[in-house]
Amino acid sequence: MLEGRQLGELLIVHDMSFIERRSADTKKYIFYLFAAIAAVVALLTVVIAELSWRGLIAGVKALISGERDAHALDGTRVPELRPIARDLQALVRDLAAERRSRDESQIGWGPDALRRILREDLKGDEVLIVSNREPYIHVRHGNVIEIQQPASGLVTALEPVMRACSGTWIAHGSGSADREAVDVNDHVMVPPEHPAYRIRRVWLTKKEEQGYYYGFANEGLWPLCHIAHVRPTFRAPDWEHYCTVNRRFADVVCDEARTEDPIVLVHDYHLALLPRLVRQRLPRATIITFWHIPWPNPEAFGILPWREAVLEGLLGSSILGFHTQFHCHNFFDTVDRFLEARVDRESSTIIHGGEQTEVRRYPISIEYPPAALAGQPTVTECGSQIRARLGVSADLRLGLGIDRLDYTKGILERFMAIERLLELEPRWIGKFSFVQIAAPSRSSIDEYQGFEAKVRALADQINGRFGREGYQPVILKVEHHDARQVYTYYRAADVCYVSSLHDGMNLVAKEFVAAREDERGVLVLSQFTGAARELSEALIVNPYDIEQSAAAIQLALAMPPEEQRARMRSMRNLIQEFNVYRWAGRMLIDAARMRHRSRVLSHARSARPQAVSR
Ligand code: GDG
Repeated sequence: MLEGRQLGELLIVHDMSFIERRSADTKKYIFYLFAAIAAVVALLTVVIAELSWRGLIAGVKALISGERDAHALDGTRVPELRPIARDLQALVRDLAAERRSRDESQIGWGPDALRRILREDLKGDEVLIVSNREPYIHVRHGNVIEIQQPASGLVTALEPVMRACSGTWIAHGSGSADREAVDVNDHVMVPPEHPAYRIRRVWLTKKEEQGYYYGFANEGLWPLCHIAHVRPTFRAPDWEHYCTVNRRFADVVCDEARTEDPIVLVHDYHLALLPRLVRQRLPRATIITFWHIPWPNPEAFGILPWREAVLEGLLGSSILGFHTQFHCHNFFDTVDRFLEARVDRESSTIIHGGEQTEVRRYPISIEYPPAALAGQPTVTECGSQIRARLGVSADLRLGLGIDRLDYTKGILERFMAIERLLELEPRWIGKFSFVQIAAPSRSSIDEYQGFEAKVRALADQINGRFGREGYQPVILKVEHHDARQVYTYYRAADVCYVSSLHDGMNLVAKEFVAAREDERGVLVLSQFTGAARELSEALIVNPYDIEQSAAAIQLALAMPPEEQRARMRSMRNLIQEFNVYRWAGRMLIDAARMRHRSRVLSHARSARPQAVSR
C-alpha cells in the first residue's frame, strides 16, 4: 500500500511535475509566440516606415534633381509624414530659389527669364505695379487722340518688364483723353499695338494733383533727396493732399487685388505712405518698394516735418530697394536716427513694430538691346540724317545731352563747360556743336520755369559769343521727342555728356552706350550719378568743376578710335549682362525667397499642434 501509496504519491508527484513541466512549456510557448509576433510586428513597422521614408527621401531627391513635381509628395501614405513632407517641399522650393539667385549670372536675362520666375518661383502669383506716372498717356488734339510715352526713367525701365509679366499697372490718369480711353473699370490694355498688360487709372482732382504731385512730391521730396542746392518747400496742405492721394492709391490696389497675398511693386517718392497702407489691409502681400532717386543723409532728411510718417510708410514694405549701397546706408542711418527700430546692417534688415523690411541695392538698367534700336538706320546714316535735320555740315562734331528739363541734371554746368572748352580750344569753334534735347517737365512749378529761362539765356549767351552765320555752338531743343528719335541722336553723336548734380542712376548714360553698336563715341559722366559706379570706363567728372569738365570734353573729342572701342565694348558688356530684366528678376527672386520662407514657417507652426493631437 505504502509502495502503492508511495507509488501513488510518486505518481502524484510525478504527475504534478509533469503538469508543472507542461505548464512551463506552455508558458514558454506563449512567450515565444508573443515574442515572435512582436518581432514580426516590429519588423513590419520598420519595413513600412523604411518604405515610407525611402519613398519620402526618393521623392525629395527627385524634387531636388527636378525630376518630380512638388505636389507628388502630398500623396505620401503615412499621415504623420505629411506635415514634414509639406515643409520639405517648401524648403526644397526655397533652396531652389536660393540656388537660382546664387546662379543669377547663369541666367540669360530677358523677358522669358522673368516669365519663368513668375511661373515657377512665384507660381503665377498676382503682380501689381503702382506708380504715379503711367506708361501710356492719351492726349486729345482736336478730333484726334494721340498716345504718348512720357519721358521718364521709371517708365523706360518698367515698361519692358511689365510687357513680360502682364499683370496690372496702377497709375495716375494724367492725359487729357485718358478718361475716354478706359472701360467701365478704368482699365485700358497696352501697348496699343500689341496689348500685353493693363493700366488701371487713378483719377485725381486738379487740386490734389497740385498738392500731392507738384507740391509735396516735387517741391518737397525731390529737392530734399537730391543735393542740387534747391531749397525744399514744405506746405501742410500739400502734405494733406499727399496723404489723401496715397490712401486713394491704396484703395485701388486693394480693389484690384484678386488674392490676399499679391506681389505689389511700389515705385518712387510719390507713394512713400502706400506700403504701410497696403500692409494694413493685405498683411500677407509681398510689397517691394523701389526708390528711384537718391536717399540723403539723416541731417538733410531730418528737416522734413513729416519725416517719421514717411519712414514708417516705407517700412510697410517687405523689401525696399535703392540704386546704390550708399543710399541703403543713408536710409539705415536715417531710420536709426528718427525711429525706434532695430537696424541690422549685417543682414540688411530693419525691424520696426515687429515687422521686418529688407533693404537692398538693385541698380536699375535698360532693356538690351533697346526696343527703340530696332529698324534704326546704320550709325553713319543716323549721323547724316541728324546733321541734315539740324542743317549743319556733314563733318561737324556733335556733343549730346538728353534730359528732362530739370535742375538736378546739371544742364547749366554742362553749357558752362562747353563755353570753357571754346575759350580754351578755339579750334573747335565752327567745328563742334552741342545738341541739348530737353523734354519739358513739371513746368507749372516756379523753380522749373525759372530754370528753363536760365537754360535758354545761357544757350543764347554762348551762341552770341561764339556763334556765327550758319553755326551755333549750343543747339537747344526744348521739346519732347519720341524714343526712336532719341536713339537716332545717340547714334549720331561723338560725345554724350551726362552732368547730373545728383541722380539715382541716370538711364541716358546707359542708353547712349547701348545705342552704339559701332563701339564708337565717348561718354562723359558725372561722378554724382548711380551710373558712375558701374560705368567706370566713361570719363568721370565732377560737373561743378567746369575746368575739369571742359578738359574731359576735349579729351573725348580727341580720343583715338581704338580707345573709344575698348571703353565702349567694356561698358556694353556690362549693360548687356546687367539689363533691366535682371534688375526686376532679382527683386522677384528675392520676393519668391521671402514668400517661401514665410510659408515654411507657417507650415512648421501649423504642423506642430497637429502632431501633438495625434
Ligand atoms: C528717375 C531718376 C533714374 C528724355 N527725354 C526724352 C526722353 N527721355 C528719356 C530718356 C531716359 C529717361 O527719359 C530719363 O531717365 P533718367 O534716368 O535720366 O532720369 P529720370 O526721369 O529723372 O528718372 C533717375 C530713373 O528714375 C530710373 O530709376 O535713373 O536717377 O531720377 O530713358 O531717354 N524720352 C522720350 N522723349 C524725350 O524727349 N521719349
